[in-house]
Amino acid sequence: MKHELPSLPYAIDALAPHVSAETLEFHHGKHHKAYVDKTNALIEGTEYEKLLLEDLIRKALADGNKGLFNQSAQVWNHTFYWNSMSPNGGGKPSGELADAIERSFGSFDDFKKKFIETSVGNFGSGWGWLVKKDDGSLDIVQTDDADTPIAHEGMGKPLFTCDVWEHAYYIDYRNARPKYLESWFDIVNWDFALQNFRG
Ligand code: MN3
Repeated sequence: MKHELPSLPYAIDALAPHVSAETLEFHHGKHHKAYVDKTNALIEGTEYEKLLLEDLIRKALADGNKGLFNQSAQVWNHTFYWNSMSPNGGGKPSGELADAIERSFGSFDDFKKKFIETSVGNFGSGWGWLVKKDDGSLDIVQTDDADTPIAHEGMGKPLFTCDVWEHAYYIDYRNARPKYLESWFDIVNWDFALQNFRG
């Protein structure tokens, strides 16, 4: 199958000032699009062509096809990232997700602090994730470069992700990754996280 660049689930300027229209124009329109185009070019005429994106990512990893893994995982990660943000986001989670965060991290504030510390602490490029483990508990994990929890057994099911590659924040925050993360919590899509927690 040919993979397509999904439309953003909101207007290009809807996340400003936390994430500006200019950032989204580049990040979605150039970076994400390039991952999609390169994935399509790499799979053309190969056995990967018939696979759904998630299966393709896992097979590329198992095959040691690093080039394809990087491009295709970035396609998935970015689509998940767009959905992890909402102009109606921010605040605190509700319902059973709020309870699970308290159980796993002590309090919402402790969770937020730990998520920001973990994501700021990624030395290079990567992703911060809130994941649900098989036992129902929550965890914060970070992955490097294109890596993604969906490719690894036991890493947990992603509930939301924050892109901490410089291209995600450099236009708006320059090198100030902690500022981006603080601001990012005002647009976290808790409804999406809850839906993933239940699903
Ligand atoms: Mn990115």
